[in-house]
Amino acid sequence: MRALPRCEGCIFDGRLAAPSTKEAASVRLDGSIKCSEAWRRERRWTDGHYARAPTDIREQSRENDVLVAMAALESVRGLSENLGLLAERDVALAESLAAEGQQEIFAAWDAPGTGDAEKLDFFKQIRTLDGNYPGGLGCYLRNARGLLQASAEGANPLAGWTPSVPRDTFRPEVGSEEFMAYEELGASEVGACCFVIPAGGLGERLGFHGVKLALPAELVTPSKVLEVYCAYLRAFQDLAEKKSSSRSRLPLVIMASSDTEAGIRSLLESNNYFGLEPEQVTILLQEKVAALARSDALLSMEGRYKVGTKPHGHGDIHFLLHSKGMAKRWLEEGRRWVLFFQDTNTLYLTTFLCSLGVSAKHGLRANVVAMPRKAKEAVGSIARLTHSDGKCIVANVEYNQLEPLLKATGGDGDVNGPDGFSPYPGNTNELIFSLPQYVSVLEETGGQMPEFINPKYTDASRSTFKSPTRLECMMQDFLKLLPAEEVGVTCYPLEFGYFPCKNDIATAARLAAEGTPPHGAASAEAAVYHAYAELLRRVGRTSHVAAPTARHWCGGPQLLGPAVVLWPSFAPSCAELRRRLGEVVLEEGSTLEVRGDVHLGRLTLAGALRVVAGEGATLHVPQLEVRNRGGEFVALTEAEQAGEAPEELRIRGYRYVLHEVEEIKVSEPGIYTYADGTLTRS
Ligand code: UGB
Repeated sequence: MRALPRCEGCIFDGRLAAPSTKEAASVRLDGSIKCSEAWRRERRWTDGHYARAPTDIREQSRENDVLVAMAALESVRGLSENLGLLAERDVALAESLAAEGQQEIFAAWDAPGTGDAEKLDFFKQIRTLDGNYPGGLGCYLRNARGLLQASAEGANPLAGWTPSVPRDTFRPEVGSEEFMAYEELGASEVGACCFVIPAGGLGERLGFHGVKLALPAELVTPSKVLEVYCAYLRAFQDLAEKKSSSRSRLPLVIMASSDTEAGIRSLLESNNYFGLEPEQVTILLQEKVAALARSDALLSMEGRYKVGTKPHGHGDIHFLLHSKGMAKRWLEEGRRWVLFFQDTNTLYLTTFLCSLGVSAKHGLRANVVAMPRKAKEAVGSIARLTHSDGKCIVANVEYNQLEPLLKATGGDGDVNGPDGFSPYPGNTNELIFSLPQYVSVLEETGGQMPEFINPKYTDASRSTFKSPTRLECMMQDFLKLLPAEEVGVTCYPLEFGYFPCKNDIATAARLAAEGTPPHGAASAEAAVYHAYAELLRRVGRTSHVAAPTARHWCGGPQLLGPAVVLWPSFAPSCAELRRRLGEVVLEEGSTLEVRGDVHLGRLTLAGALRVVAGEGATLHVPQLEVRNRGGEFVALTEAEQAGEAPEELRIRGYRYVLHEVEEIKVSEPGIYTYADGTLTRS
């Protein structure tokens, strides 16, 4: 056979292996040529390894490959009898499966004539699995075998690394001059930012069967998580437009999975994209990867002709942004930043402008937003890791790995410092990347993240699993691809930290009893009110906001103060809030919602108040005292908790009952003043 030409598309100046060897896929089905798998595995996978071969070589090589493949498959029981059914492209895939030790999965196949359509569907699925993994299914199986072997041997994935506390940590005090200066810079940059939410996960642990973006962030308004995120994007657009005097439309990407796609689409469509333009929003579909039945990476079958699949993790977002060309397109449009954040914590965006300002001011290639974390708390930690070869990174270390790592490297383990918190801050999974560098790393790596495997073994022999496993990857592991000096950490106090809604009501109660953050719906809701109340305290002039008191719902505690919701159209930043807010007194049990361009002078509230200025309207309320019955949070009855109440209430254990509210609302554009019970338009 003639030697094939060099792989022209290969950015690593690659060599080609001989096309008839098993390692080298040589000529692809479309006639293109690629470097040998072995060579590619040695380096990081990238696309651009394919170049078209001259036609005569293509034909010659393909015929040869198909013959070699057919011969190899003659000995595979179940498959050999069915070879006549397969298209040429499926023969190559079958060969690749056999080469990866998957012969067993064909053993139960029926003879030709029975289940033929399912057999073709099987290869269709294999093609999908092959196309959705950088490097193909063969590469996936080899990576899995390597990680499974290491796992069976009990290898420490962090062997060779020594942890230390991250150095470049910024701690702007919320509401301080420093904070507002960063916010100001963030407001100048936000028009060049793109927003990305991985939302492929189901709320299985939460006991909620809808998509998590549809959960109410709190019950007073009661706005959905995605609605709040979109309201922030609209407020940021308005800020950007004021700064640049030109139109701003911020792109939002939502990564969905087959579990969440329909729910997210219907949530957006039935709510008119929450005020965003449909063209601003892109839903990228995350595909699942093959599930594995054994330590030798045998594919896990669901019946005879279908491979079981499982989610690959939120790290897929980087592969999708790369393979769909989105990140590169944003860069070409002149955008400079990209923010990643998760699907149930609306507090991310109350401090985001400041974090973006930190990135801009300090030229950070990556900025990971962190929070105070109790030692041993079950949340990822941010650590500086130095390898014995001198390499240094700042990365997320999962909580179950931090303690053994600290002990193995001569430390006392994860213990609280004098401030009562671990020196290793908690990962909120809010990540801000500088877009040019982000795109360049995507191009180097093809968007493939470091992977891990977490099989649940049946016994100490570590050879069989309780249920099928799969490779996984995490969004935050992008940080592992960057040198430590390019990564900064921004840390906010607990009130502005991370309060996701992840655990069901019983788990949340148990965790709270153990002194661990419950991360349930009630704690997430209380955190929203508390953060806004805290903003009033910190930013408002001589404001007095009643302290929170403890409630108990189905055994789970909740620290609840006045229920304050400040929409981003009212308070997109602390500086804007300070401009619009005078002296506020909120009595215990009060409920306050403010939306739009509202200017509150002196407000005393003992009850419920809703102040809303619609688009184009400005509303001044120089002085107001409100006393009414307001609203209250009421425990669900047993029957409601057992199933009569909607799920979004059952995960909390209570409902919000509004008895009386004062509402001041202007919808038409114009400037209004509300004084002594009268609304006037100037
Ligand atoms: N997600 C996807 O889009 N696709 C997937 O395949 C899986 C998830 P989880 P996790 O809160 O304390 C993260 O399941 O992975 C989305 C951090 O890794 O809520 O257990 C999903 O919809 C960890 O360091 O979280 O743990 C959601 O938006 C720690 O900070 C997001 O990815 C931990 O959160 C996260 O998925 C935490």
